[in-house]
Amino acid sequence: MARGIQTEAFRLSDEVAEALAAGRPVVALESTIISHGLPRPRNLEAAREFEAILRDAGVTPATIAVLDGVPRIGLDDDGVRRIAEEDMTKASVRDLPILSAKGASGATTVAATAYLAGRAGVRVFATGGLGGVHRGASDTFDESADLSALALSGVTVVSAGVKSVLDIPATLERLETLSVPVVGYRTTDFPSFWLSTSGYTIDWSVDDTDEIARVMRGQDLLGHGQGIVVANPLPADQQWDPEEHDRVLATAFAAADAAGVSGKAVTPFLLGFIVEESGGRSLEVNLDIARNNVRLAGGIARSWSALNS
Ligand code: PSU
Ligand code: MN
Repeated sequence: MARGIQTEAFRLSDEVAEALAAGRPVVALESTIISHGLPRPRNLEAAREFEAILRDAGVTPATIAVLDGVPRIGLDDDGVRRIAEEDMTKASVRDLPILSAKGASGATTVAATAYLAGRAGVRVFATGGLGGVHRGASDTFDESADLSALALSGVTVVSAGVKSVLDIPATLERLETLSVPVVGYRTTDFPSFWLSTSGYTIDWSVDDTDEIARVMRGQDLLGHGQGIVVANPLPADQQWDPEEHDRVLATAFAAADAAGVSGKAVTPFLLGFIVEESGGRSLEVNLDIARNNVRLAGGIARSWSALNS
């Protein structure tokens, strides 16, 4: 297992480097959800809260972002403030060398975060919802690089499935093609982010975090470099009201069409529109989802650390 690798390509915070070197639990957190996925000023509170949930559980948070051209694995207070308050670009894997050359900053998507975490030896990552195949992708070819990056990075990503704004069955098919294991946490119902189910089932459910750590070990022993998706639904009594969800999403698609949004702007546009249109209710559910995933990721990191010590 890579432990605390430091290269010229990225910089680990001291805290993360020490935790990795000692085999202590570490969880990666993405920054696009902070910069582009959540409105200000709640996003700064959220970024701090996600880190605090991990610290309270004895886990070192590694929020990942590119600051002034340098990919950072673990941010200090000022770094966390910057991803929440500065207008920085949404950075996928392909943007990393360009930001480096320009000395520019970027908030990393799931793709770029998973890629950097994997390179640095951080094996567990919490996000809200993974990107995937967009609706209409057979015409637009719009499939998030989150899927291909996961197939290249041996990182376990905890996610409430994929957002119902995406084509869920197509996303599950792509994950199968890319040989990325997908397990449900105590369920075989694949969640659809704001809703606890999607109507699509997956083959496998896992019972506890120790079992997930054993799946990770099995993957390593096989020399299989792919990441793992842990689908973690919100408890049904915390999900968004399905009727309101369906109504707001229909309006959001119509608005995106009318505004002619495409490419990497689609996800931030839809998320922002949905928060507005739902009077902030989607935001509260979004935050609950992320907290729930951060907690589970912390548990997985602890199990992984215990299994390897
Ligand atoms: N999930 C959220 N909020 C977000 C995103 C996902 O709950 O903001 C972001 C993630 O950073 C993800 C990105 O990697 O959206 C996917 O964008 P695209 O579809 O353009 O690849
Ligand atoms: Mn896209």
